[in-house]
Amino acid sequence: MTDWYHLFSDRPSEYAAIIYRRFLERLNTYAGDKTNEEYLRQQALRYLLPSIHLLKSPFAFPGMVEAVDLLRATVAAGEKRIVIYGDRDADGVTSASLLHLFFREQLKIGSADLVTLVPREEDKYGITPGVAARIIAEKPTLLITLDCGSSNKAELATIAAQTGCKTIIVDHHFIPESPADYPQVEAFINPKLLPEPDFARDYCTAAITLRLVQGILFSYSREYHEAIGLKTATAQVVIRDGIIDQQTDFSACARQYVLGIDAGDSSTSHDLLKIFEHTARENYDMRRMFLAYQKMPTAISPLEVFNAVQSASFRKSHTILSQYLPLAAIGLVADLMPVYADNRILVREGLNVMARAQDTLPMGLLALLKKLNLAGSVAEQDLGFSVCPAINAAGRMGNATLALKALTETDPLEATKAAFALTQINAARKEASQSSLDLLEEALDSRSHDAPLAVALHDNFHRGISGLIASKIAERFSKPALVLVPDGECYRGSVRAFRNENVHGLIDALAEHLIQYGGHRQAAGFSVAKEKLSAFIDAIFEIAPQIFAAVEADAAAEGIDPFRNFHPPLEIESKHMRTPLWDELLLHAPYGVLNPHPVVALKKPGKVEVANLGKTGAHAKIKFTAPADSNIEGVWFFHNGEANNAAGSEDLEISGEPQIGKFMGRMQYRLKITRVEGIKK
Ligand SMILES: [Mn+2]
Repeated sequence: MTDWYHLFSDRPSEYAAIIYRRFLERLNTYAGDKTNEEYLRQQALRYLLPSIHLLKSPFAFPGMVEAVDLLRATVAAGEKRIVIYGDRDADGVTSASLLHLFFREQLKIGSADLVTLVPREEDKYGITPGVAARIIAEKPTLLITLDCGSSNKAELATIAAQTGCKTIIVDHHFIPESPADYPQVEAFINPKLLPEPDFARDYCTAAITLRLVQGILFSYSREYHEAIGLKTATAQVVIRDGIIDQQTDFSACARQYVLGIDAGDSSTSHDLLKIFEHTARENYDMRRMFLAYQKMPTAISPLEVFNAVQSASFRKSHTILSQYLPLAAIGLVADLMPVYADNRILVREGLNVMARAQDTLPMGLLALLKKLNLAGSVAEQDLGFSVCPAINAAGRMGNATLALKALTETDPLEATKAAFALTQINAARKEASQSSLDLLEEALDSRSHDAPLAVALHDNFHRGISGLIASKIAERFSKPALVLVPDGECYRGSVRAFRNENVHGLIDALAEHLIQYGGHRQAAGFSVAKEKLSAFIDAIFEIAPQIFAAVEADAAAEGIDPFRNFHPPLEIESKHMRTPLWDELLLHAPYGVLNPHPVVALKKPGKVEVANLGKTGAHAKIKFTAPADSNIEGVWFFHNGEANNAAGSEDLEISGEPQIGKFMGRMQYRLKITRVEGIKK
């Protein structure tokens, strides 16, 4: 197989190479027999060179052209009323905020022509009849549903019949099995409509929404819908809107490019290689791409070269797009999407914008980052630990509107107030999670201990955070967890995977017991009538061993969790624990699901010195006596009193995640300790 690693790497290094290889192994497990040499080439290229210019064309999504054309026609119309409806969680709210801000700021759609809605406390997931009534009351001419709508054929038909509106669905939830059950709308964008293993299938809604915005921006260029011919030594293709057009004749292209062959003296043919080289002079990513192409022309396909060169030339649209990138990154991290391919590029770019160009950020997001002490210094870990939970908290506590307001506010003072309210509601959410978890012993179904999943039910669980409780239980028991909470005449439930178990498949197999359900492979929600509850729970325990058998076998065979945890850790001697090593270990960031954050195990750390961090003493700062580089310090969160026992111990086995970030206002290299063994009690 081709050694992509040395072809694309600027700074090949031993540890970074291991991290890359492990990513490829996980990807193989994940995509399974659907991978092939071409798929792996595309993955390797994007992993080692995660440039925004390597994003595939937004028009590769089915429904994108229809959505863009419909939006443009609506914007041009004199009389219009656009209604955006986004789901309550961070992905839904960031999607709604992103599109709302883009319409207001860039397309100059006035407030009278644009209404953005999110669920109220009592609304269940999706376009329920109640939600449909709210939308109808707004008299839309165009409805855009974000992070929902894929399974709402009937409700969307009712809305269209009563208002005459046209509809665009932007969603990534499971689609109905039969195309006959697809909603009959003007544009249906859902990556699940793409064939496997297309890696765009793992987009979340906020990321697709960003690509929709990119598509709209592109549609105002003269290249939109233009047929462009591209000729290489071995083939000639027609490209339209960044994708291969099979229908159009090559000779019908007014503009033509050649790549790797002589352009001749034709006045209509341009030398793409020359333009590529020129672009490489002004753009770091393009330079790396060009160097790799020079070394091995098969490393980057002609279509990728064409799209990258074109993308790099659209400077103005990049400036506009980049301010919305952080919202897409938040949606991706909040929805725990696999961090590879386009997703990883978007998270990386989003983090870059947040860290380096905070003046360009939406006012509301900037206010929130300031409130969280993260302005100008957001690191990868901060998104998952601080930003996403704060945005999610509003919807979970029944006030998604608050998150929408915080993210779309354009007045600095109001934005600050909204950000404050968001952090307050997040504090209330934390309290509710803790008091719910305190009930776990009473709530846990005793069959959970011997079953491949845990089931918990309690009348005093907080209703809005059942998903969160399920995640915590899954972590605690290292297996999938299902949580049930009373909700009026029925029970509402959430189920979360621990690894890559197909929890949606479990719920799907139990559909006969349920009123409604929906979700993804790793997270699903449902509701069940009170009188059917006990039969439903019996059925779960009966069927779960079958559903999860395959995953259990995989896990047993490998002894590792291929998706979330970096295992086994990289062993390093403490004398090598220096800041350049930290840079090396973080070379392939951003990390996340499918590309987990590397974990190191320190050998011979010497004596440790322990100092408490913060007021409560829940966290500790650890200094190692052996390593020469005192710039790296250990931080042990929630050590449960263990840190004090570790003080003065020698040669403990310490594992943790290397992190670089601005902590308490200064740049720091640190080891976030996750495991300590060998403490004498
Ligand atoms: Mn989502």
